[in-house]
Amino acid sequence: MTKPLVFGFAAMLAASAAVAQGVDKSTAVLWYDKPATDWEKEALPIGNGRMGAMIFGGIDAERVQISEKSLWTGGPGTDGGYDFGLPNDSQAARMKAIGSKLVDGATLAPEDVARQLGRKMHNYGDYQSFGDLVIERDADPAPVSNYRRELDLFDGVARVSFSQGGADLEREYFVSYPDQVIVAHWTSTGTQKLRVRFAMPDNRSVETRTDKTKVRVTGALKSNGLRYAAMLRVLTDCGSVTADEYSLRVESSCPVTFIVGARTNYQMRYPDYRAAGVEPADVAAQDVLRATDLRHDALLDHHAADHTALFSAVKLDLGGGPSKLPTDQLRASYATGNEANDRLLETLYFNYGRYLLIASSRPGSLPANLQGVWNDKATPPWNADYHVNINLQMNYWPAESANLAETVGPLFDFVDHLVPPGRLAAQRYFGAQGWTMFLNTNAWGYVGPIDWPTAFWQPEASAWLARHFWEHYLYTRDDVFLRKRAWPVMKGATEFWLDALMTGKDGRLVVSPSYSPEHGPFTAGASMSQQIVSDLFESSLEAARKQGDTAFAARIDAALKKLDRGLRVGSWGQLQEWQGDLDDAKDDHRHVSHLFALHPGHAIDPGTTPELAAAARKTLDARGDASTGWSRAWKINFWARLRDGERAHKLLEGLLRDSTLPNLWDTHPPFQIDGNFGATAGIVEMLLQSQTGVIDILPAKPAAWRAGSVFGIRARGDATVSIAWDACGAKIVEVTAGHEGPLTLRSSIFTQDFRVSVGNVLSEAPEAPSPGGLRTVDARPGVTYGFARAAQTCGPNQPPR
Ligand code: FUC
Repeated sequence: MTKPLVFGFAAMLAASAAVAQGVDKSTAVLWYDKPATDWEKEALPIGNGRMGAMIFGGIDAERVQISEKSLWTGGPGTDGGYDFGLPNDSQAARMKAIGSKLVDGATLAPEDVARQLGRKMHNYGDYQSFGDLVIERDADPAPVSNYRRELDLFDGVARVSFSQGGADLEREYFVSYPDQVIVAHWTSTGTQKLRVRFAMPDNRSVETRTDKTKVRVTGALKSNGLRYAAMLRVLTDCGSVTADEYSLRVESSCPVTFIVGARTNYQMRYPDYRAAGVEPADVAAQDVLRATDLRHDALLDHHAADHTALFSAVKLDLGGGPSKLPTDQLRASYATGNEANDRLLETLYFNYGRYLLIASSRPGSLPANLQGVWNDKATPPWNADYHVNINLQMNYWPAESANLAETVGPLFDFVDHLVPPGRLAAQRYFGAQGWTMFLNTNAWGYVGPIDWPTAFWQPEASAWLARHFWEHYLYTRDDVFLRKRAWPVMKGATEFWLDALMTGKDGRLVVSPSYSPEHGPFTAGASMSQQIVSDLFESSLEAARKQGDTAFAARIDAALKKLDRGLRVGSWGQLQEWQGDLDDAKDDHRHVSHLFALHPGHAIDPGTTPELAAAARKTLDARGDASTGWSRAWKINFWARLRDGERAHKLLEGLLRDSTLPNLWDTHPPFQIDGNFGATAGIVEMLLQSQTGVIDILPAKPAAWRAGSVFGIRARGDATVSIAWDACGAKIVEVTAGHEGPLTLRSSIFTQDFRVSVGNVLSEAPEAPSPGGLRTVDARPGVTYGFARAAQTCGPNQPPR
């Protein structure tokens, strides 16, 4: 983690530091005045990456619904077998025949291609709910007052409090990453009479054992034999805990702590996904034993320190709040005229996006899936899997820019483990070297296509995932990571496309068969395919040169020269989605894949390719704003890249108004977490961009964000950036470099007189405006460079910037 900056231009930003120290939390707490009844819409998520829990805050009975990321049906060991989506024989001839036909100008219906190249999903499996921890109180007929249920994003703790029958009750819940347990802690000024048990899903049979203060459930999934176990231990310093067959009875006038460990014998290793010699019940018991020794206070300290260190690295202030409205009402009344409330909700949503990534993606487990880590179903939407034609990638968009690089490890581990089966997919489907995969994957290394014509094709996925490794390198400039982790993955994806590209009629290299997700016909060289491969080849060329892999660099260079870049302006001024001008101006499809080159790619930029940027704008206008949550979130990023802050903000508004649930989860519908993450990344894009080699300050700030500040966001080049602004534009910018070397900034600050500080030393006199609003610093690692507008006030005669 990159440490937050200490602003050199102290006074006006003292508030930021106060928040970073946890003094003012108004923009970092979701709260409600009644219990949740609906899992999807109201319950509050906590998690440590591997385990998730949903908190309802019931008065008489609390339901803590638990998930463990590896509890998947399907895969190896399933009755009827499992093949990773890989055929035994080579499909290369069939692939080539279809590819050639398309290169010759044919278009094919997806149904046609799916019939020939698709594959039935065979024991693909589903992500499972683990079960519930149920804590019931002896019913109390007295009325309840002062009810509050909250999720504190700052320390990662959910809390419930209320008064009843003269007693004040407080409950606290967290999932600890350092200690790998779920903790509930209940206090009351009266005596607590409780019964606690596990309630496992109806479709599963488990063995339950109790022993004084413990309950243990063990089971194996019927379909594939994956073993799982949960252990509960109840601790209290007075009163009694007694066990019956399935539950524990607690009677205590002291605080009561519930510690839960949950494990499976899954390991993320192709092709053998069962950890040898691992007994989940033993591991869960050890988790609980260690946590028991620590007891509640130390567990909370460990958890809060771990979570807060990540969360507090960034602080956003959009000028919102404070508000007396509970979060559901804040959301329901959004964009109806109270600007302070609107800014508060936007800030909260941003903070929540960072919170959700911390809670659903930590090293040592699978990456965040379509629902992060939270799931209450046996057959969740889209299996709660990993779709790789936008969704998994979108989950990780904020990881680097929103200063959460610590969360991206699970994605890299997951991709690494897909490379070996992905090599077989490349060989058997394409007769090609390198590695590839298609539309979706699961916990079990699935790398083949499926057979649903609308969505089964995205062999560019390996290239798109490889770019996350490259981006990590750009943000960190970590040469060891580049050599050891990024380059093998990037090189494998590049080898695949060097082999699999075909020569089009015009002599250019094209992807064929090619399909623009998830509509239109199969053709050769759809724009997205070409843009992704261009993006891969460009970054691989640079990486190969850095690695001294000159022969390979020469191959990439030669291919790049012949590659169709997938950037064409069509008859109505749009950016074409396909090589042929097939775009329908009335098409409002949610995927706007042919704008990949605008975001997350960077081949389209209003400064360097204004015609293409204008065409992208035309396309986006035609598509319209309204769509699924993730589509709206992507469009925030698109408009930010077009430097249109007003439109980006309008998209954010639509997302919050129409695609956000009372618990601020993004909805497809139903709930799908990618939109939360995509919008969080989009908010950063509105404040800071660095994809063109320049650190661009406030590139797409909307007028509604009149005055504010952001602290600790990241730019490529290993720079940590903080900005304060008012209606006249940026007032203060601070950049801390992680590496030696030049960093170029663009800001309206440099278009007028400004002051400079290096470290804590302020320059004697203001400097005169610099050409183009650009300023280059020869950065030294660990040094903070500050720039402040000489005129710190924003008078009525100063133009807005
Ligand atoms: C993609 C999208 C769908 C959905 C699914 C999980 O295929 O087109 O809208 O988000 O992923």
